[in-house]
Amino acid sequence: MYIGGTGKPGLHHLLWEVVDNAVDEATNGYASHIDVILHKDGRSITVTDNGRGIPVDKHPTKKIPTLEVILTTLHAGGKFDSSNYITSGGLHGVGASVVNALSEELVATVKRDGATWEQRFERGKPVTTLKKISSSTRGTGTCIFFRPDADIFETVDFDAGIIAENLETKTYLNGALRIAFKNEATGEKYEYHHEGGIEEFLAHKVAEARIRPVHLDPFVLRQEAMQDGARVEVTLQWSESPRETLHSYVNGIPTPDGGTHEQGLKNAIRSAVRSYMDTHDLLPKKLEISAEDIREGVVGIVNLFMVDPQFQGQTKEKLNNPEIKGIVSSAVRLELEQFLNRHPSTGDAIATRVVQAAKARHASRAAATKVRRKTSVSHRLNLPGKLADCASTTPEDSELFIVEGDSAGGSAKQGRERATQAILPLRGKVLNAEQATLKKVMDNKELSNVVQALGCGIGDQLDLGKLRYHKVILLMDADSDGHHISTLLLTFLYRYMKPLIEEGFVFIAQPPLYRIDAAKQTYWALDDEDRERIMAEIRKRNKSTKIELQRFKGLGEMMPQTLKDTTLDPEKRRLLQVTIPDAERLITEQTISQLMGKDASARFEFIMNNVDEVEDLDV
Ligand code: 1YM
Repeated sequence: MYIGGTGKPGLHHLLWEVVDNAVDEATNGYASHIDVILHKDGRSITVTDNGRGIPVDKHPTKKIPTLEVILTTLHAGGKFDSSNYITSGGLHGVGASVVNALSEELVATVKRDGATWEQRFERGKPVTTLKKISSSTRGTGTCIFFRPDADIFETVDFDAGIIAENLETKTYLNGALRIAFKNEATGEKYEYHHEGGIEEFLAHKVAEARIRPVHLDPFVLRQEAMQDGARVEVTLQWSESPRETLHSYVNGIPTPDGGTHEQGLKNAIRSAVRSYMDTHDLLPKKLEISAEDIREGVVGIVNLFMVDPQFQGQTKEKLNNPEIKGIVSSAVRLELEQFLNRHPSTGDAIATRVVQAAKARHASRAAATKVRRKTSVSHRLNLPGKLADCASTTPEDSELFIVEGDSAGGSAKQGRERATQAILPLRGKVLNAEQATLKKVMDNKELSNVVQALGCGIGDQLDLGKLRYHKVILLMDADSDGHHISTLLLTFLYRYMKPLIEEGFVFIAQPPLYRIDAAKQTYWALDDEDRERIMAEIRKRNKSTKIELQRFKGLGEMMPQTLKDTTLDPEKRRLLQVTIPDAERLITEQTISQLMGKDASARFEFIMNNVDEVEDLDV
């Protein structure tokens, strides 16, 4: 409930809670350095800061040390007993007791007033009292060691890559902060410090995603002393990317679901750019421009600091304070419009980009509407000619096989279960959707056939309620061409029909590569390894058995009955479901843009970095 589950994201959330308390201390000007160590076991972590140290004196009402109260009482964070201890931001501290309760072991060490104090806990309960372990201590600070509870979490192995990325982001959002990270398992050490703050962060994001900006200097705003003591940092740059990428934070903590600060920013962008275009007569007549057109290609960061943020959901993914929308919007709107007026070449470049987005949207909308499948009553009216549809009209029972090539399509049509299995053969070239606009995508016959068959629309018009098949199965040859087509189709689905993947409707079929006949028995092997395993088993049973081996050149060579027995029949086949685990969303996005994007050097880099993992290269 407090950390958003017991999976990998929940596990890492424990660390963010501890780190955020240390970062808070830095944001408030009391700490400058944070040390994070991932220990050799990969399952325990120490976080140290050089701030004031969590208070160790007796708590005024509870009569036990404040440190113990903080680590054992839910909600005993910055807000408890505001007269005594409140972080000047009043931001955090609530998480420490949650981390403690969910850890097999936690040790808190505090340096304060010339002494060092220590207290140990197991599963949230103190196993020692707070003890003074030295009285000649220099400096101040807090150190928390914790080992998450293996009985609670599905996995307790931390991911060094996720940790490194999150820590580095903290240093972009707090320019003065230094964070050192050591991975004891590998001996790797990193030092993060980004004086350039969010400007440097934006440049990093743009470079990392290999996005081409349409103007040089980004818009940067640091607005102090807004209403209610809030302050905000914003930076924006428009690019050629067909997407809008906003990264929003509250007090340096990511809000991946946005919220009122992000809405305020979006409103400001819309009114400032529209007003600039109006004033300078840059709006073409008869072209309707939407807020989405104005934000297309924008890469932006917004970091809001405020005293009492209210979040929706326990894991603080979305900011909920209604007053913030107007505060952020009016702070940004005026400044952004002034920026555009002072930098007319930038303003004009952005205006051109907006017009381009609006024109492309009108063109794609027309194209997307053309291929939308008709409603269920007339659903057979607008189907691609090559589709062999199934009899059932119940999506839950229906499956669509997207098959490479007409000859394999023919075998599949004969081997399928007519009632529930539909076959769509692909013949022509599948377009790389990563490098194309929606209009281009819809002009590609193969992809528009897929969209038409699925019936649920595409892009912002996608409606899963209209999806005709609840299993969409890619069936390709088990060779490099087959893999290539699968990759292109997955890229398309990821970019234009992502909810299909997110809801678990997309699968990959696994046709066998070998048929093995021995002692009147038939076996199917998926790959070389599978083949070796099966043949070894046969020989173990009887050394002299005659073994016949057949390698399929492609699905087209397979008899319809064979295809049915090995790949189509729900009772016998093995399908791979395509998923994007939460913890891998970012890496998935990066991999697709590097591997499938326009920039050939990014692809080269990806291949060189991953060459060790490739067993079977076909060039
Ligand atoms: C490695 C984790 O928790 N540092 C930390 C936490 C606190 C303070 C300093 C602190 C805050 C205040 C006064 C204050 C916390 N204090 C509280 C509480 N690092 C880490 N460093 N003195 C010290 O807010 O006034 C909660 S967290 F509740 F005491 F205020």
